[in-house]
Amino acid sequence: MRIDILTGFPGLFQGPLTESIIGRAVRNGKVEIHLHDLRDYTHDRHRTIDDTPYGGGAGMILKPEPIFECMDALFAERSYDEVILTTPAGLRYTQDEAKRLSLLNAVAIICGRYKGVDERVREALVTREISIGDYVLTGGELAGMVIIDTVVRLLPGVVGDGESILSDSFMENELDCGYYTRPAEYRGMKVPEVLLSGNHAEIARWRAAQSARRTLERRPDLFGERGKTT
Ligand code: 6GU
Repeated sequence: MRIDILTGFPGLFQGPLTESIIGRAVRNGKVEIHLHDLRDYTHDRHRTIDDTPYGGGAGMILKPEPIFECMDALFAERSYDEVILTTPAGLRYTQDEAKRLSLLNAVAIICGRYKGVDERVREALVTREISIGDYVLTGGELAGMVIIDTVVRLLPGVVGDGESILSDSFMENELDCGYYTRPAEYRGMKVPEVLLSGNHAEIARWRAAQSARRTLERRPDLFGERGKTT
């Protein structure tokens, strides 16, 4: 899979794309991630990527030209399955969408910033607008990183123990159960006996019950989503 990121702040991606599991996936060639600095597609001395909105009002709007010119250069090399714009006005991001994106060949992510992006970018380039939740970020870069993280870890061979992905929260529209590791007793708190029993059928049943109880307590809305998985 190939991911192209269009941003005015490429430096923000340094940590997330080089560290830990995603960093390893990039180094091992499981995913190809290319950062594009929108300022490289400006023509003025100040490398301006934003401007004030027509009609007035507070905030700055990302200019269309750098985004269009960057996408021109990318489209000249290949086609894209999705051109995503990160925006709080987008569709709410879910694990199902992460699964769908993880099956694609080439995805471009335009990171929204400031008050927004010139509407013509949406009209002519963007195929999908994504929000990562009902709160406001200063920019779409963090949302882009969330999308990349969630998608890349689903690619074959990225997460070491393949099974640990399957039991993730939300993969079956149910929250994951709690886990314990050594020591078996710590500050008087004991690991539930069943987990030490070695009885794997019993353990699986206990975990399923824990998951169901946790989901009912914390996210009863998820039960309404059951059976809707893709
Ligand atoms: Cl994608 N962008 C911004 N600026 N804020 C957000 C968001 C995106 N998703 C949730 N809040």
